[in-house]
Amino acid sequence: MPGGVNSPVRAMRSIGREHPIFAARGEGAELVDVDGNRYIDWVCSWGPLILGHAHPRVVAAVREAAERGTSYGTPTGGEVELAAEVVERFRSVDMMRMVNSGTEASMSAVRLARAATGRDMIVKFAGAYHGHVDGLLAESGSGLATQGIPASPGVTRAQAADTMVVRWNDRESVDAAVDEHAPAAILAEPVPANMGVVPPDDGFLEFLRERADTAGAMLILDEVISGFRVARGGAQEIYGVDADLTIMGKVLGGGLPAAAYGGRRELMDRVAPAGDTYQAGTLSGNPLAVAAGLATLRELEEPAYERLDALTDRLSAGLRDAAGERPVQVASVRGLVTPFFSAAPVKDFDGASATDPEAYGRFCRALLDRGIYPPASRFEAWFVSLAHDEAAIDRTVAAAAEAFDAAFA
Ligand code: KE4
Repeated sequence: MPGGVNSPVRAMRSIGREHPIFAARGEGAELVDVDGNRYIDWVCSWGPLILGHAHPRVVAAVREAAERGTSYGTPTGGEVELAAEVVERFRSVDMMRMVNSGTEASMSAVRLARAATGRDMIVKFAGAYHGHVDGLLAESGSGLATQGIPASPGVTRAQAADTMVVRWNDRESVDAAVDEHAPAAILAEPVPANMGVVPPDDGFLEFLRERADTAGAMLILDEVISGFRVARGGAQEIYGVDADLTIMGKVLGGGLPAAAYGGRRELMDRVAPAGDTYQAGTLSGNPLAVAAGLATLRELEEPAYERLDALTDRLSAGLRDAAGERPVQVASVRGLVTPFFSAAPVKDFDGASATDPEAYGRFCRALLDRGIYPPASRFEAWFVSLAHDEAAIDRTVAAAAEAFDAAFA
């Protein structure tokens, strides 16, 4: 397997570790590797495991579904139930189409926006990551930023030509791009978490909504990470901004491959076979993934979000205390935390890119030596789950105090 992994962010070379962790099992907030080492897991499969590893009701739901069959290639009742759960949570979503990954969902949402507007140009933000869609890899976050890859060989000039990259939290940058090219869509993570966690400045999402409206463009919000995590109805519930199209994933599949895109009925009715915009998938709406997703969403009612708030606040406050006077900024929104090795607050990808990779590497290696598993990239978020508890957080903070010493030694 290239690099020994099936996805680049799992490699640990960027934090100075030759080999990645090979997992043997997960138990709640803990990951156990093939050598029997136990870690408090702050990656949680990069977001899907908001309930932690092997939640009994998720495992039971998958087992029960599997005993009836693993795939049918027909619609199932579960897909209707899952769509109803999503529609009930996202005010802007009347209908959705399931796919197997966030990448597929992003690719399909962009195709639909282009079909609906008759335009080609997509405006995206430097540092945002929407999956490895050819035209969206320009200046992406997540694994590309971690590996220092500006775009990617193999993406043609023609594919890249229809993407304009602008700066997050920078209204002038957006205005210039939208004035120059009336785009099909403005595409954003409403709470970016692929350049580390960089929340929108006050009013910025409302500004994007207005600019899309005045330009006759779609606003596509990629809630693959924020959806069902920062709030029951994702970032759109927190900021009160409705997307034209919403991209979802991760938590939606509860740890199995499932993602979706959705929006208003008149828009989604453009998707084949109801409409002329083609998109398809053999395993879309797979019954095991749907079972895991339904079991997960049904655990995520308001008390769960209050608990997630308390856990997130405890972790971020603890990391700030552990960092003390050292140049560290801890950014957080419910369910997501990033310690930036920076003297100044991080407001965009330039700020995230200016953080100290060596210090972050020393910090991560010291945490791993103490049984704490952080994301092996300064451009990722720490994912808080409902399986984490005060003891796990306090152990993490104690280890971080020593790890900050190591980072700045
Ligand atoms: P997938 O194709 O990996 O399922 O989803 C792509 C995607 C789309 N949108 C957002 C906001 C995302 O964060 C992602 C994927 N996230 C990364 C971690 N930041 C996935 C980890 C990986 O690449 O292995």
